[in-house]
Amino acid sequence: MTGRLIVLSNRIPTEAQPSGGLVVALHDCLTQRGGIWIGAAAEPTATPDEGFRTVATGAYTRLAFDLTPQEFETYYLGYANSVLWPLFHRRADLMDVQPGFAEGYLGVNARLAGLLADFLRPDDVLWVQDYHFLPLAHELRRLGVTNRIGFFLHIPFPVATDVPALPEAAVLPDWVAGYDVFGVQTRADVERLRILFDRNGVSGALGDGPIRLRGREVLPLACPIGIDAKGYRETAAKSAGGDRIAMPPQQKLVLGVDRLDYSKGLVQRFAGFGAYLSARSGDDPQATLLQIAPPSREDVDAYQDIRMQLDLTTGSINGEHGEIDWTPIRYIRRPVPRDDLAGLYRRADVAMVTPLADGMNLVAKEFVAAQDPANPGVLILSHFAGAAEQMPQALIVNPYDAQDMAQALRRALTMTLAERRSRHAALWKAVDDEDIGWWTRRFLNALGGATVAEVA
Ligand code: ADQ
Repeated sequence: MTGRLIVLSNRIPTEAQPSGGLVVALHDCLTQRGGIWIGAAAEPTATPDEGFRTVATGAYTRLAFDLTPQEFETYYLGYANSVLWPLFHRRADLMDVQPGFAEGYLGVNARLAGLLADFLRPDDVLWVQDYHFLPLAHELRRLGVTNRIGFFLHIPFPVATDVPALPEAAVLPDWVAGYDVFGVQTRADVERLRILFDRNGVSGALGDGPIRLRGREVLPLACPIGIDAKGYRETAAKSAGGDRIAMPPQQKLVLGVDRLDYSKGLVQRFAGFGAYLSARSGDDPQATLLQIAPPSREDVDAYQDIRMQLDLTTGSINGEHGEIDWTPIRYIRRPVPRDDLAGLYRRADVAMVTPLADGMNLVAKEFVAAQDPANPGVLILSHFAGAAEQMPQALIVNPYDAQDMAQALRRALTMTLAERRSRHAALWKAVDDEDIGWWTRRFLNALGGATVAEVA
């Protein structure tokens, strides 16, 4: 690739040296090859600028575009987070389809396409991130843009039988057809995408190569996102985050770390932990579940509901099983600084990563990277996290089955050192081999024209 790399995401980092996996990976990549990162300004404004605004320059440039409060309401909180997010996470029942949401979403995408069409040079390569911008390439093609355009979906691709719940289902193939590479997290996502197009009558959709759609070729690519595994291991080894946990030595620490979101299976996780406590015999270790879950998207009703359910479940389990000197669930609804979190992961005996649906789930990878290989903790991982494809040596559970999770917990809490080490060694290899640098290279190779076999 000779042109500039232009990345578009809903948010752009605001700090000079950003932290957080994806942000760091894209920052490093753009720093090396130069380019531009475009995203929405941090706050909506009633007096938006017409075009892109430069917010930082250096090895690469960061540009912001403004959203009006109404666009924020309809495009972001509305269509992206109250329609697409629940549908793509198999919760069509939680969709909130309202007049104006789709128009807002399409309007923002069309406006951005107009700005980008003027801005792009012939050799530039555009990499669009996530469900906020599904129709962007389609809009750009309508304006005559012929540049290579890639898309990466961070969340699961929806099941074909759920897609008709989307009022815009009929145009979803047009949206996908605008891209040259349509990246998703797992092979299962690629399969769902191919099945959808097969059902839509696209011949050859079930093959291995690009899909011919609306006269264009789109390559579906499984490209599981990774973390900076070595860097994270070092951060965790240095962190004092675990030292603040005061627990009697015989007590085990089980850790959960998630954004407070209904897709993360928190109520089911608490139920699984409760089932362990209920069935616990005298020989089974006493364990405390430390759940860190900062709220997100609180303006969306479904998020207020999950927060209430979780408050109730915590109270009920603590009331039933707590003792004067022991609170079984410690629930913190606040973000924890990144370095402290790394130390907490390292200190934990077990991590429960049990979403009902998740594109990848980086917490699973961070937990593995943070462990002391000589005395590692055990990962309990949902079958429904994208990470389960790369991490079969975790204890894989069904998050809908409290008894299954209780048994996995017992197994994790009593696992021999030899088994913990061998499982961890295999998991570390997967997390380190396919790290965030690998992810960026794999995607950009495909966008540069490599086939699936060549990028593997
Ligand atoms: P998320 O749904 O946000 O991301 P996840 O992959 O778990 O989910 O990433 C969360 C990040 O936030 C992790 O780096 C984690 O350390 C951090 N974090 C979580 N809780 C925290 C807390 N309490 N305090 C501080 N930090 C916290 C979406 C998709 C995922 C996909 C990612 C990346 O939903 O499936 O893995 O994008 O593609």
